[in-house]
Amino acid sequence: MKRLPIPEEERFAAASHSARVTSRIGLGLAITFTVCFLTGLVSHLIQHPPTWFFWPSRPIWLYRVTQGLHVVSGIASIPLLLAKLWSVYPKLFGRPLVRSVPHALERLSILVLSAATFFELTTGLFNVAQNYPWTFYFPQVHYAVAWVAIGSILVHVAVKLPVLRRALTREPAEAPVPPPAGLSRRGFLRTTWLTAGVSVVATAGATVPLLRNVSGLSWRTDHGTQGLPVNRTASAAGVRQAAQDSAWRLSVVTPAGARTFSLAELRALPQTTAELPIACVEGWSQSASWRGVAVPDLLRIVGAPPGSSIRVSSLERYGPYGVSVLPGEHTADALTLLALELNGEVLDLDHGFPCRVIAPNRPGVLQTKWVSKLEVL
Ligand SMILES: Nc1nc2c(c(=O)[nH]1)N[C@H]1C(S)=C(S)[C@@H](COP(=O)(O)O)O[C@H]1N2
Ligand SMILES: [Mo]
Repeated sequence: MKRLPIPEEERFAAASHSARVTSRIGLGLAITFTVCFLTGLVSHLIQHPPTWFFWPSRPIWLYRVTQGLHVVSGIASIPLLLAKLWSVYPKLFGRPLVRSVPHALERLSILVLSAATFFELTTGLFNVAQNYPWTFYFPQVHYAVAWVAIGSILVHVAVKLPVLRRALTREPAEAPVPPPAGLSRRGFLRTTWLTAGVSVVATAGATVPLLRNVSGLSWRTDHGTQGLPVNRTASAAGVRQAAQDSAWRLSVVTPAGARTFSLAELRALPQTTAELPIACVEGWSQSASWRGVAVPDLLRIVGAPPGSSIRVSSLERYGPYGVSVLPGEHTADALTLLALELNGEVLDLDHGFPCRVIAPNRPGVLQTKWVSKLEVL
């Protein structure tokens, strides 16, 4: 069969559209997407642990790093994806539209790939900006589409493997045509890497302490109340009154019975100080000094077995983060606190007064504020 000529494609002779450029950027994207997928998967598993899953309480900074990598790799992917689309868009004008069944499937898979990756990057970006211009529940949808994205990436890489190998290993033996005018291949690639790097440096200060003062576009450079950003205020959570009520008691329910503690009683217990980060899934993290009752001490006081898991309930009744579970790994860790103080002051109302959970190596969403009840499971 004679191959049809594709004159439209030949008109896009610029270096940035060469297979070498597409492959290089594609490889970069494959790396950033894989890092982003794996770190996102870890975060999902910690928040919805299946029975086989285990997440340690140490090192205290591990989740901060995996979540930071998630944000940084996602941000870097945005310019890379745009450059890749730029590099391949002439192919969209290839005619005939469909050459064969495999060709049709390939085009369809690329449509799915582009839609899924575009969706993941935009929803992720809106999420770190704490802007939710949609009605679906972000974590669930972002998670589900991540599988579509990584699956279509794998298919795409498998299909393109021969092209990839050719483009990445062999320099063209001779230049059959003079290099086209405009940006060279190397120039286009350099610009792409540079843009990705600048995007990261401009934003990652929200989670990388060293970049805090460099990241002009960071979504979280404020120092917040008591030196720490506030994610949800007491007013927004509807707990202002209940949290300041002198009748507030912490109830601790164990299989043997229930006990309550007033704030004064909690303050009279042995206190532990710990330097621990809040690492928010919304892309910021910050370390602070916390002081309060160590959870293993509290378990001992109420006579519960060490290493029991605990269900933590907040005064906040209707939000999605009003309840969390502290697994045994965490309740056995001497740095897991029911914090009463932050950076040397009584915990601010917006940071969870009268008391909140702060545990090492744990996503921010699970650091429940305005705690009212602990149930030993
Ligand atoms: N009850 C309750 N606790 C909560 C939240 C919430 O909305 N309600 N937000 C969580 C989230 S997403 C984060 S990142 C941390 C932020 O703590 P901070 O506001 O003290 O910085 O609190 C967590 N604890
Ligand atoms: Mo968060």
